[in-house]
Amino acid sequence: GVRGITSIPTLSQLYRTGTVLASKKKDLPTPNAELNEKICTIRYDITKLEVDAIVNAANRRLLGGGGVDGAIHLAAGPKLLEECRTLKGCNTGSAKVTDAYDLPCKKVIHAVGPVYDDDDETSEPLLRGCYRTSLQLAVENDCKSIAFSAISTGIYGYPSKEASIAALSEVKKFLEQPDGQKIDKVVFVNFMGKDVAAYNESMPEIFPPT
Ligand code: AR6
Repeated sequence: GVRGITSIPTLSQLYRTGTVLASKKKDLPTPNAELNEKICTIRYDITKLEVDAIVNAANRRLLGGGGVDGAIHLAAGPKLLEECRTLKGCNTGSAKVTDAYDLPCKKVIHAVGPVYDDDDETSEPLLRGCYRTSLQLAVENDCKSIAFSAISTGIYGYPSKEASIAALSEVKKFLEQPDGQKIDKVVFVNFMGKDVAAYNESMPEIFPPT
């Protein structure tokens, strides 16, 4: 079935139940209880989440593809592609918004992650740009809950741990500035076990338990 935002566990719940264990590192940032209530994570099919906006891992053409992009277009129906054609593509590191058609969410934010290149120091700022732009678009479209797919960690080959650190720290930075007050929930949706493991390791380092 479809899952609503209230059924997705928050980070503070995951710490309380021991589902996510606190890291023993010493140089952790100061805990922020409010942020731990806003951060949520789930292993699930993003097309089945009833949130305000879901974030697609698209490519520059914005005309569909494999992976989560294919799943989103399949579940949304052909009108999504029709609207995507009017967008004329999108730069890497940025995002564009459409309606959600047959999906249970309200909006789809199509973010274009970088193809990972370990010699290329531009990968990380581009990945961060996807998260920052998506959150800005959510605010501009009155979306209070937003669910991210693990952008670039599939076909585009970005290592899961590095991607999770970039994603979590960029989201934290956004939530800490004035527009961040307009966002109630940020859901990190993982599909593969390697991404679940990466997030379980990274979350305590960026959002330490209180
Ligand atoms: N729900 C949530 N996450 C999913 C789902 C799903 N239904 N399906 C896959 N994932 P990828 P990329 C996860 O490859 O690496 C497409 O062809 C998956 O496990 O979809 O950014 C586009 O058109 C992984 O963690 O996107 C582009 O050409 C994450 O989604 C290219 O792939 C992203 O994997 C983009 O590659």
